[in-house]
Amino acid sequence: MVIERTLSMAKPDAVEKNCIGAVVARLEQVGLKVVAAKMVLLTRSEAERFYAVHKGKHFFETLVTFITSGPLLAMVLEGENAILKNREVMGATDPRKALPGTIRGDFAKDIGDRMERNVVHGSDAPETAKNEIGFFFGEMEIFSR
Ligand code: IDP
Ligand code: MG
Repeated sequence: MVIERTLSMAKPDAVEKNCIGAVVARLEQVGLKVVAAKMVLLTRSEAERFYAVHKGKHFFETLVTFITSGPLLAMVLEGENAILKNREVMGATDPRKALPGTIRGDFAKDIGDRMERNVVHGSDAPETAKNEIGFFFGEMEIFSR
């Protein structure tokens, strides 16, 4: 049994839609525990650093503009297989392909082809989780069980 940490964000569209509580509830329902949380308004250079892996892709500028458009809720989630579990409850990157019952499937169906507005972010692997958690939080801001 592996207890992992992962970085989650309720993106600016979630804050805008007033559904961050619902997002957190979905995460808690699958056994993920919020062990750190804060609202953050990223600067452009911070966003470019956070999404550096996507630099050069066609959606990079759109994504950076969107993620800096308002505050987001950054969280550290902890639990068994937290990285994969979070990815599963988030649903597919493209909300048009996300299944009902997933966060993106239920809260981002209205976004058309504006795929950047898909409500949540989740780390995709242990190494990225470590880096992304460190981007937002110091160890003393994380309240592990
Ligand atoms: P993920 O968030 O499911 O891991 P990634 O491929 O890592 O998906 O992409 C990061 C984010 O970039 C996505 O969550 C989404 O907001 C945005 N994105 C990905 N592909 C596109 C696209 O084709 N158009 C617009 N935004 C995109
Ligand atoms: Mg990703």
